[in-house]
Amino acid sequence: METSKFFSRIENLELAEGYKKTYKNLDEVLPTLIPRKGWWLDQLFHYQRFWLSTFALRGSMLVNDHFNPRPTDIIVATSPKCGTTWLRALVFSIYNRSSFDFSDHPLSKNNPQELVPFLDGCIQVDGSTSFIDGFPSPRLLSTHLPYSLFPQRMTDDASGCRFVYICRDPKDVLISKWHFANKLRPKDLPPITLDEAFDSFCEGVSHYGPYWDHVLVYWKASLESPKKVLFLKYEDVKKEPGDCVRKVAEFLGVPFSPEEQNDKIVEDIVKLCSFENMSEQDVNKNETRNSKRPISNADFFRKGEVGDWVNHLSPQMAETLDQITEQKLQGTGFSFR
Ligand code: PAP
Repeated sequence: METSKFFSRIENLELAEGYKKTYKNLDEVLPTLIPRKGWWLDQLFHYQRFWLSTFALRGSMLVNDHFNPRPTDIIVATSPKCGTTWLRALVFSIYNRSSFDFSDHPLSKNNPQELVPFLDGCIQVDGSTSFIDGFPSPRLLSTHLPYSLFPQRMTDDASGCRFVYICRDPKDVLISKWHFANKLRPKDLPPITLDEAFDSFCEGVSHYGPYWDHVLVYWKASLESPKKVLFLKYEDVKKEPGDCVRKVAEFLGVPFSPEEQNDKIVEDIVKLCSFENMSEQDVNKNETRNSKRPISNADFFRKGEVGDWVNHLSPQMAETLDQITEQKLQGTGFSFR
């Protein structure tokens, strides 16, 4: 099992007592959790109703024990493969629209991950939260962690930090995750078959899964605290991107002025963040894999379509997934349609 060995890099660091306590706690908790095979190298552990890799588990514990939220923090939250890259780009360009010229925009030179960094990753860059504590406000951050795993000091209405969440039809999420997993899998392992991925996904065993539970914790939070959690669907953003851009701007407290509305800026943001434009930028086309990051920017741009599942899932598989979805969402007031 991945315990102390995985954390050896951290153990060698000079860390304050508080951090050492978190890592000790993690080392004690890990062997008590049910492990399952992940879709690529990592194992997944069942922790507070969700399946997390050791990386995610450690991120969650560090966030809980040490992250200092600021009232200006904006968190782009997603279950993997629901449009994280897209939403990061949208939030960044909406929030910073007055600072940049659209003909020479940071999104033309940077992958959105660099502009809206991954909270759960940044927080453990050097084993402590110092890296992220040094970011200037307002911090635009992203996460895959479920809402229920954040500390109350972030989820309380009084805390001020806000979450923008996007979800997607589970059938498309499965297909996108399956393709991505096979890119991440070491070349000496056979690819994960669609049947394996399907069974695992349906059982809820996938990174940050069960997928439906992830969606529902954010859905409920958005109903209870609409000023704190904005809930979007990938399919709606595809259909009416301009409406979504306006909605996000309003939610973030930076609504478009009448002059801006006339100024085509919403259209510019939609175009800048579109799959067609982003996937054509050199920074997103180049192979950027290295030993520290076994995935390249290009891997985050595959098709960017609604309904690609139809090219992969049998009608029986689609029906089974739809039935699970219906059962899981019953009585919640939420539907993917
Ligand atoms: P992550 O959670 O690992 O960061 P994420 O960006 O959420 O990945 O998901 C990638 C998916 O979003 C891919 O979907 P696909 O496999 O079905 O094609 C990717 O193509 C899609 N995507 C990336 N950028 C955009 C965009 N600008 N507009 C629409 N979809 C996008």
